[in-house]
Amino acid sequence: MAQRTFAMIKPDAVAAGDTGKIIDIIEKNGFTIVGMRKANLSKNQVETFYAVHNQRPFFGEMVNFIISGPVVLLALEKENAIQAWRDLMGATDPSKAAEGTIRKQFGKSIGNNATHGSDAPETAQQELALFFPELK
Ligand code: 3AN
Repeated sequence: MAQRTFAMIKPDAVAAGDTGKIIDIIEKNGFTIVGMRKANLSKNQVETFYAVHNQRPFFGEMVNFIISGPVVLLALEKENAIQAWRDLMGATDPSKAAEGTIRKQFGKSIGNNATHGSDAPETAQQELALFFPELK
């Protein structure tokens, strides 16, 4: 069954001019883009988005990174989209990500790792509701 997930192209990859290449990879891998918007997120939005991580030592650094420049927000649809997008992104740490994955190709570090993807159906639903409330 088709499933939706939330993806983000983070400020490092947008600033590097990799947006188009990443979108091309997404489409070539059979995802349908059902929502897409470039945005400068507010601190409040990012703190809400990353709320599950607010006890982590790098929380402040991570929030400041995401608000450091524009991001591209995406709602993606595909069979098993959540896992499929995480597989295509690769491991959180780009130096550990498999060859051919997005983070391997475009990520700079564990924090500046080019893209985000929801990790479960509940978070996908929350993240899609936060950034694409118009999609039902
Ligand atoms: P993923 O994004 O692959 O689900 P998580 O849930 O471990 O990985 O990480 C959540 C967020 O925290 C990611 N945006 C990641 O870049 C960031 N992050 C994880 N570890 C670190 C770290 N040691 N320093 C800075 N940011 C980190």
